[in-house]
Amino acid sequence: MDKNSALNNSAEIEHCYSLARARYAALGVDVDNALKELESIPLSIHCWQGDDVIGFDGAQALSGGILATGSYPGRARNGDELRQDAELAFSLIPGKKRFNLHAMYAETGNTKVDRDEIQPEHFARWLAWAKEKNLGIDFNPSFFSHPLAESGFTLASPNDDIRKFWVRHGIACRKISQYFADELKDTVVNNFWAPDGFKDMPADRLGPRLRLQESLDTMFREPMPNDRVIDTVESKLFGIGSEAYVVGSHEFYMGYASKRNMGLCLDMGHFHPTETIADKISSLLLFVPQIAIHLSRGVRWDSDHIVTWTDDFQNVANEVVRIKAWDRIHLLLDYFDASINRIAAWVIGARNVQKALLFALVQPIAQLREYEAKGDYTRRLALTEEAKNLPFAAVWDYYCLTQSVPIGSDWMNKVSNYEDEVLSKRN
Ligand code: RNT
Ligand code: ZN
Repeated sequence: MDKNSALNNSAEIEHCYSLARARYAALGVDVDNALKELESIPLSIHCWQGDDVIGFDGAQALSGGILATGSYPGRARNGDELRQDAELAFSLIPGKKRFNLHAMYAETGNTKVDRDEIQPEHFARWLAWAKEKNLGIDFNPSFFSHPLAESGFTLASPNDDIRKFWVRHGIACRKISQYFADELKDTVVNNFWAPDGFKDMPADRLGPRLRLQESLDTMFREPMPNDRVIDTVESKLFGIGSEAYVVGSHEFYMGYASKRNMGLCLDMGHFHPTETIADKISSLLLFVPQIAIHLSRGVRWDSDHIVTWTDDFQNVANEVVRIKAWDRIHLLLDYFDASINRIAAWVIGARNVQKALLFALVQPIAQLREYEAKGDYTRRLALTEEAKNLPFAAVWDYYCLTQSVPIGSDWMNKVSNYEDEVLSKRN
């Protein structure tokens, strides 16, 4: 394909868009408005796809029941490389972007600083970059890939010292989130996920949950002066090595978040294989103040494949778009694939999120709701299906054009060039 096809074809793209706009208008859909709304929905891009979730604090391997498989060349090895790679990804993804950091991406220079002692100053370079690039920041304590996580238990550990170490880590991360929120004058989603669980059938399911609850209570006891920090807790059904039991299950965190009036994080890959989160959002919003969604794709026992444009994913996009609670719903990517170009992995997933959101925004929802109110479920289904055939691609291409990002798969040319010029020289 012509490397400059986006530029050469802009008149054609605009023409197709005007035809598409008329088709949608006939069904009562204002696509200009849809594009304006899409532009305002932030998507948080996860730092950890860029380096296989390894971080900068000396971890030798990923632990905690998650695994980035593959050995594609060019992994980012430090903050500068990760930022440079992310900038290329940003230039290929339309819409408003945030960046999601994990605590283990602290930059401590030549000094070894353990996780319970990290300070805001260790994120000064990330902050300067966020300011320069006008990015919002989200944050996560890292309860894995550390010697004190090797038993498989952190916040729910039966060992007092281990538990206290991780509680101190959680508190340190709340302070760092506070720092980003203050400095950027913006909200920060600070998401807590701990891997704790058993490979095989527990003899005591309650004890670890009581300990996790107590650790969380200690971490969250002190209110943060800035209400821009949104603490969220993330559940999981099982992980590699925690197949039989995860302490922080869905029921545990759903109960905890609603009792403590705090945020809940739903990861799309953390439920039974046929269970979807689309139908959970409208219920949970009645009982918890904030919902973070980890946009991901479960495949058999893996919860972290690159987001593709599936029906399941579209259903989630439909829900968040229809609920329109953008001050209470936060979209964050969460997957890791080391078997393909890592920048392409970011771009494929993020563009799919934008596509699904746009597709949701241009559905004839007013008409569908009218049919529903009348009890005319036949027309509701007929229109739902016919609407899939509207000229959506013309609207998407136009959006990419107005956002100055490549049209179609042209973005791969930029990634390939970068692979030749930069990634292939890393070893
Ligand atoms: C793991 C959780 C968690 C992590 C990241 C790295 O199963 O989904 O969110 O993927 O925090
Ligand atoms: Zn997750």
